[in-house]
Amino acid sequence: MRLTDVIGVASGLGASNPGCQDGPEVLRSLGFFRDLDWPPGACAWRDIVRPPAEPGLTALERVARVAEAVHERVAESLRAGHFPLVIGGDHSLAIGTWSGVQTALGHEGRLGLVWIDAHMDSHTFETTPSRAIHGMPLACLLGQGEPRLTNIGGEGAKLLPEDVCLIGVRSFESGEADLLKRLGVRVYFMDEVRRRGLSEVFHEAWQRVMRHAAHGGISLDLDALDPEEEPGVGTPVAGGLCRAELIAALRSLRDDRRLRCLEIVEYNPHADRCFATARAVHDLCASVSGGAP
Ligand SMILES: [Mn+2]
Repeated sequence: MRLTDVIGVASGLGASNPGCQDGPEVLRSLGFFRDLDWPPGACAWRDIVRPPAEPGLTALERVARVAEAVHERVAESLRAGHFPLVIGGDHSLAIGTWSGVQTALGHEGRLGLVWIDAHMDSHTFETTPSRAIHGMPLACLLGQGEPRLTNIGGEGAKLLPEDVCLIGVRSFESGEADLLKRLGVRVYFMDEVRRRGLSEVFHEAWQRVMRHAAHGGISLDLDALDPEEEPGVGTPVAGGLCRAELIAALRSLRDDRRLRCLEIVEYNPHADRCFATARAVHDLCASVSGGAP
């Protein structure tokens, strides 16, 4: 029985639309994680990380400080033998999450990561048209871009390109696509997912990232899902994954002890309708939670 630490991250500083900063507080207040809590105490909100309050910091410095705090919380949770479930917040917090996994578990072997997202999140300040840092976390984890972001929890890359796959991509710019291509990262674009089905693609992606890895993780940006069904996201893009398919895919990892961390990001309660997307967050967590009855 593995305890789950829910780590909320109330920051939208990396996004152009900061609405997802309120995601964790809304999800916590709904009590949606209570039925994952079986037996009692198995799943608990440990903390909500917030941006530093002190004045005079740039947005970049604030994002880096949030990522450092997330790095600490995630590493601490894993060292205690728990399962960190990170709830965002914008996707820039992923820099902290997966650096934290490396800090705690890096000595055991490599980290495999499946990144489920409508976007590539692989810009650097040289290629980004928006300058929004939630468009950069995967590049940072691959050791590319701004040193204040790539050096969190230790210098340089936290992931090798062959240990990463993206699923669900349908909106991207050439600069980031060129970077992933140059590094040799496998991207399952949305048209391939539609052609082959998510179940087959997800299974292949997980096998692929775990070929050389000792432990693995899932980074789920809710904008990978179709906005018709899930309106409550930061940056909606038409034509995404359907919730039931994704739940079924994640359920296949339920008994896979190599899965050590899950993050679900970009929940924007201001854009949600009747808490539909909040419910999706719950159901997605329940699909991998070993603690659910
Ligand atoms: Mn993203």
